[in-house]
Amino acid sequence: MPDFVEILKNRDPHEREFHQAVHGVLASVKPLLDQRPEYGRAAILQRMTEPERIYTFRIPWADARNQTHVNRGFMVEMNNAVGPFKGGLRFHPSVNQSILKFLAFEQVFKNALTTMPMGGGAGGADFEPKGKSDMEVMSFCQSFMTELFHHIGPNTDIPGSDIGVGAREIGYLFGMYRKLRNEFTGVLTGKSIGWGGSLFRREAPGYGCVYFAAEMLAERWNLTLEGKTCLVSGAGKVALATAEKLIELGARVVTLSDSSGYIYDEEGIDAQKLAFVKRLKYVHRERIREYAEKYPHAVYTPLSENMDHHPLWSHRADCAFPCATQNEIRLKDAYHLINNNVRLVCEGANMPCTSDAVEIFLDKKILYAPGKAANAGGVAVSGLEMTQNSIHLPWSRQELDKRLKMIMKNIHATCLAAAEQYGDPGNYLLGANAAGFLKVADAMLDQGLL
Ligand code: NDP
Ligand code: 2IT
Repeated sequence: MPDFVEILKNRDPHEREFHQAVHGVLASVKPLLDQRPEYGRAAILQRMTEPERIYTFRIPWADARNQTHVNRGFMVEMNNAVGPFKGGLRFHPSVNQSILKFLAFEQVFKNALTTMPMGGGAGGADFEPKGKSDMEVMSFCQSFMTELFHHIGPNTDIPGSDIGVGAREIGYLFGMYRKLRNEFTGVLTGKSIGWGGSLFRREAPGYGCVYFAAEMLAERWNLTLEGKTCLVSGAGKVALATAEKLIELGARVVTLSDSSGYIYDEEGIDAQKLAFVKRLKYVHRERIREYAEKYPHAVYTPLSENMDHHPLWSHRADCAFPCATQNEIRLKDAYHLINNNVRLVCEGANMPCTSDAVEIFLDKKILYAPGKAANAGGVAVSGLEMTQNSIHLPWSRQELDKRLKMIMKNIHATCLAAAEQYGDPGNYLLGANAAGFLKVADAMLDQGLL
């Protein structure tokens, strides 16, 4: 059989990110496909890589000067064998079908690992929320929902947040859905607390990511995060919550970034400095360079497009938490990390490491956690939000935190057990892919040819 990814490449040559995500799973599930010929006969792999359906649509909206703009919206419904489609909405100028297919594909495995009844999907638009007023963002969100509402529902497809989509956007989207459908249901996650949201949904992927890292260190090397120097990239929802939990556990966080540049604070970012960044980002929607204005001992380094590496990953540290976006750690960065003593890479973002960078981490046998396992706390708390909405009961912060910790601990154990079973103990990538694949593949077999 010709290389499976080659077939996908020939079919959709422009979908680079999607091919990368499929490639990342394929090596892990090959032994499984060899052992279980019924998967081959039922074309499970072909069916898992062909979305159930994709919608693309026009989103016209008007800016503050009454100028009309047109963006492109997408909804990728990848697989609903274990539950309704569930995944994030991303608003970013780089959004295209390839990026959303990669996110939806990863989401299928991630959601399976949570053990909650959620299939995988992803949606979004090539819209840039940065620099827009609240009114402009509302105009865009309302227009987006006038199409999206045809396709989503609390038992069909339940979008949540991702890059560029937070409580503000979810609020405008939910309001329009409620108006159009005349019903109040848990159709979106990431809602505000006062009207159906879950406490600490915003913090969940970051907190969960740190719980996963702590679990890896404790179980494998009998160590803790206390005193560890950590590199964190990004300055959004996932990055700031990751930094917050790391600081709480006594780690020394020395970096944060956005797409324009990064800051390095050798003294460590403490709770007070982080509170400043949270205000900067969530209230004023400002850039990370402001950190170095406020704390002049910190160094701000701007980034340029043509760099072949990201200097944030060249600092000496123990752990790295890429929490911004895909492919932010490339081959050269992976070598810099290894040569600078980093022994744990835990992915808060989705697919932040290129395939060749991942190879280095596996080869060097450092603790490497793929996003589909490490950042699953976000969608898991979305799943808890759905449960709360359907039973019409709120849960306390302590209750949710307890559940999140348990879910991350279970995902960690599942990955380790599957890695061992399929012949490479300690390989979390193999474990996550194999365990996620098995659950979805068996559900597809049970339900017949669809
Ligand atoms: P946010 O929009 O809150 O923050 C994104 C951060 O990453 C910003 O600092 C942003 O900088 C930076 N960034 C975004 N795109 C790029 C880019 N192309 N190049 C460089 N920097 C970039 O997003 P989230 O924190 O929600 O998401 C971050 C990552 O975590 C994504 O990979 C997402 O898929 C993943 N994730 C998110 C979950 C969630 O629930 N939100 C759950 C699990 C994973 P700037 O402001 O300059 O754009
Ligand atoms: O990548 C992810 O898991 C998310 N962006 C969260 C999706 C969700 O539906 O909460």
